[in-house]
Amino acid sequence: MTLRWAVALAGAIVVAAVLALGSTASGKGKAAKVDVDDDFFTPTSLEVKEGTTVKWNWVGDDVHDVTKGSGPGKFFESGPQEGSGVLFKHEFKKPGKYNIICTLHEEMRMKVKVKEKKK
Ligand SMILES: [Cu+2]
Repeated sequence: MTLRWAVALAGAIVVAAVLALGSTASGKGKAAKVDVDDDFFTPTSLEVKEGTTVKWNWVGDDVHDVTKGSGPGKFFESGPQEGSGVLFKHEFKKPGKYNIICTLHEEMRMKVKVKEKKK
């Protein structure tokens, strides 16, 4: 191995290490999953840290929506979506208690508790 190759290889290793550290430090990539079934959410309550993205995954056949019933921050909704394979994501940026509902089925509801991230 020439010295030039050794230097290039060492450089590549440093870049890879920095990239790996960067992805952890940003706090991104945290996710939680919820199934949207006919007619219920699984789980019905969820506890996550602020900054977590919750992914609702349609697994039933009917039309459902994911709508913010109450909680801090801005309103969000998926709108009516039909069939399995539909995915709706929301990042919970503010700590607090959220009620999530399907406006089409009164009994379809769930809670998301968002805990403050320790600084
Ligand atoms: Cu529904």
